[in-house]
Amino acid sequence: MLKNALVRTPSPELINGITRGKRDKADYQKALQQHEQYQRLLVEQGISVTVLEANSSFPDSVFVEDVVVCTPKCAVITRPGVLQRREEIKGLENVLPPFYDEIKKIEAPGILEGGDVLLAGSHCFIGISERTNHAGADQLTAILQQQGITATTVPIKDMLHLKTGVVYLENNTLLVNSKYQDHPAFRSFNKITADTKEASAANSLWINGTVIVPAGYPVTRSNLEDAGYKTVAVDISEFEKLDGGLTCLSIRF
Ligand code: CIR
Repeated sequence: MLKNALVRTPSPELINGITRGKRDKADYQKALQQHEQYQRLLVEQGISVTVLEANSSFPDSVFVEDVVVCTPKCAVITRPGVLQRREEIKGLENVLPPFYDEIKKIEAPGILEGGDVLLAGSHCFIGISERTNHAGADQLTAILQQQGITATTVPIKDMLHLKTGVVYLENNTLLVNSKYQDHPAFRSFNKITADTKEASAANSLWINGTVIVPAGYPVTRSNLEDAGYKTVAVDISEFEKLDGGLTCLSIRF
């Protein structure tokens, strides 16, 4: 059962965040409203939401998932792989102590972003991407091993992070985009596949029995409902313009 989430209010600088493709600029006022709706949905799933103040020094700081990995026994402050976000971790050591006694850090030459960390039961998949390298993955693996959690790496191409295309829905089940449907790493899991025209829907968010799906992907939503999941949709169009999905907008534990 998840109890807590940390989110960070988007700053007006959000519109200058990193994007991989050419997209329209995000609308800040709309992003603020969408973020509030996202928080409301978390609260409706029984989550206590802590809202961190906007940080205008870092346009992408609303994507908090990338800077902290929560494990059962400790929080791990990451070392973002992209230079524009490297210093985004400043101050996090002051935010985490009410929740965690033990805080660890990914150190150079490791880089690691939370979007690449997929905890599925007692096993963790770590994406090796433009943002996460083997040194970062090795450090997280060592931390997890001390807690009896195994970890393996999955090389990522054509996606920002591992969780862009694969998320865990509990019950030994993954939601995957079609490219990962037959990936050997995930052989032992049941899989629900996001519709091929709805690849972004693969980044949905399981919270305490409900799957929050991004609005605008009806086929994937009904695939989830057909599989027995209760779903609820939220519009995150302004964050999608910055390659952000549902999981990256919060840290849950
Ligand atoms: C970035 O490129 O870092 C941000 N614009 C998007 C981060 C999305 N994070 C995630 O999927 N975990």
